[in-house]
Amino acid sequence: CPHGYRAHRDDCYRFYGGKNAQNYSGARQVCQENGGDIYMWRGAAAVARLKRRLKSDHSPSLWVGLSDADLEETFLWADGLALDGNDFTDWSWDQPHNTAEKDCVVARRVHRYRWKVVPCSYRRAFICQSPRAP
Ligand SMILES: [Ca+2]
Repeated sequence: CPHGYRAHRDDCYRFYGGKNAQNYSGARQVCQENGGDIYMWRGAAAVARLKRRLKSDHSPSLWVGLSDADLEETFLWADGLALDGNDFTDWSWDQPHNTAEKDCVVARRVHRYRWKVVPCSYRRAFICQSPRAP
């Protein structure tokens, strides 16, 4: 795994918070420099496990790896796939409450890590994921 990362199954992960928090593009750049990308909050079971951990750690709010910066109202995961109607979502309200000024999805601590759309320029914590070297 890259320096500071921890292995879990076939991938390596690292949490970046505090002074290492970044705006959304900066966060993705950090992850890409380590051979991966920002961790995408996909899958109800994986997200539930992650949220239990974040709650016990009192983690700050984190980027989710989902944005509509390229085309308003079309949310894309960091890997370029569009958010599908069948994908797991965890909005704080029934709807994203999306605007043109807010393009990046954050899991907010005050909402128990449910999702909200905020400006991508905010500095937030994030998790990087890189494939584990064979
Ligand atoms: Ca938007």
